[in-house]
Amino acid sequence: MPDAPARLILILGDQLSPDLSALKQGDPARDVILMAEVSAEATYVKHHKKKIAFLFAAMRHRAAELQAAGWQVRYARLDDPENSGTLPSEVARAMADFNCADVLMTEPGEYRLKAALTDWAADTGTTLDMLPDDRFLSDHAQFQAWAAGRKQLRMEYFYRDMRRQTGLLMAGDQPEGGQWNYDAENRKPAKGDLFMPHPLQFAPDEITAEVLDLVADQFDDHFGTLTPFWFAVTRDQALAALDHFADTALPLFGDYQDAMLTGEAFLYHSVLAQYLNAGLLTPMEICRRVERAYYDGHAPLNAVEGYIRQIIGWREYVRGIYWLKMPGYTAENALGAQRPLPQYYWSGQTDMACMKSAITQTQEEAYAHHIQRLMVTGNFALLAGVDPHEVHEWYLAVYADAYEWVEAPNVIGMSQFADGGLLGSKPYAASGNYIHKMSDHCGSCRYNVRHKTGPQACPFNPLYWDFLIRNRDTLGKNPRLGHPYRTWDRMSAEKQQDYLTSAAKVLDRIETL
Ligand code: FAD
Ligand code: DLZ
Repeated sequence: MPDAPARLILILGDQLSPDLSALKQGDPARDVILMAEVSAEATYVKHHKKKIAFLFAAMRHRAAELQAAGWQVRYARLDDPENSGTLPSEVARAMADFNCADVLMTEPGEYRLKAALTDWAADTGTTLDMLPDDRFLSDHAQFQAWAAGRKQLRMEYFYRDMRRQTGLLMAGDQPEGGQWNYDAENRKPAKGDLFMPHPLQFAPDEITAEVLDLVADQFDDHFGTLTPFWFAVTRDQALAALDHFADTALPLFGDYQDAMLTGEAFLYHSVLAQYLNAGLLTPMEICRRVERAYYDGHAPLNAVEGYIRQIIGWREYVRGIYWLKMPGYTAENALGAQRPLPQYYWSGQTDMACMKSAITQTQEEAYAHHIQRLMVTGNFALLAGVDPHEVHEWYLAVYADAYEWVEAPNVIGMSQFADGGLLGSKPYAASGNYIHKMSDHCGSCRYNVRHKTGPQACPFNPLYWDFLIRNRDTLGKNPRLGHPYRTWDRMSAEKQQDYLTSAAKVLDRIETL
């Protein structure tokens, strides 16, 4: 029997998992793996320098592991003069060089890249076998079936199904502790603490140091600072970071999940999303490790349930929405918001202390936690009426964990309400009072959170009412907004006008806040 022709197995930068479906179907004796650093992926939005460095370093380490395991690996470095700059063209080049007949890969996470590769295969007559990405707990068909026929999609019900499906925190067919959700216990503000845990940090080795030089050289005009660089870049390091989180921060994760503190970028968050999304960790191993901490008596139920809900609930749910609604989802703009994104989203140069803190931390760490993303930078863009597509592109660029399948539903849906309420039942709009309650930022702010209007007033205060009134036609009948609209209607005409005039002045000088 003649040998079967070689296949090219394309592994993307966020497909670094050992049990990737394409690898499971591959044959090391016959197939060639392609991993390629390409400028098209690094620049389709100008990703944070740390995100590019993380991914290239993790890709290079993974390529070395695969080679050591006996695979033939073609690794295209970005600075290779022959590098053609896009994934389809690198596939074509490798197929010619290795005489491969067809291509095997796991479905890309982003619609854009899936379309580019399938279009290229159709145009060139190449056989491209795209396998489902089984690194998630639910697949496209399962989510579509769950969503079909429901008037409203709500994460909580999807999450309960995922609890039953995985058996996580289940006592028979009942939720551990008798409740599905312990969020009511999870809204405490935090105080600075000498013993605040920090994510595990790793010194760059030679491979990573070389990548850091490359990124400094090639992506100098991208957002953010490159060093110090401390991310895990291998699965073993990511597993150590998971253990460290479970041992140190997890017990208080629930209590302080929504808190914000100046100078504390991470609080009790896990800072694992960049590893999970790139395939260095799997959702179930994270959840099992965290669940073990509960059964060992190391972490309380409110922390463990809250954490597991983020992974098997929110993460799976937003991916389901993404594939249900693409293409088109990233162009949605239900509130017709048109304002350009203020420049300080890139520079951090603003007098609003909460915004400055979230943005400068994002520059330094390629990280902000959920409440900073949702209730500070997201909330401000929502209240100010910033074009949701610009907001979407900013989030996709600046966070190390950002890929469109998870970022877009969080931004377009949850944060900007641009999908008209498909993902969330009401907009996450809040005045300065919320930020004051959950953080220490207002104490050091040049604006006064107690002033509702006027030149000293926290800009979030008049903008909050302006947002509700500006969008009353669309939001006025939302039952979850009945209370604020009734409050508005009870205000004197003079007070209402004061808010609207104050908001107009804020919006007039939005670039100089
Ligand atoms: P933790 O707070 O420790 O949470 C644990 C894990 O739960 C995370 O690692 C993540 O995998 C998962 N998770 C938590 N919340 C969500 C959520 N809403 N959607 C999906 N997964 C969730 N997450 C991303 O992974 N990539 C993004 O690009 C992204 N963009 C966001 C944009 C906005 C506007 C908002 C409001 C949220 C966004 N999130 C995104 C969700 C969440 O903010 C991040 O997952 C989290 O901050 C990552 O930090 P962590 O690993 O310390 O998470
Ligand atoms: C994010 C990213 C970057 C910056 N660079 C590359 C790259 O050079 N090569 C690659 O294979 N993948 C990269 N990625 C990840 C892809 O953008 C990601 O696979 C798609 O967005 C699908 O999720």
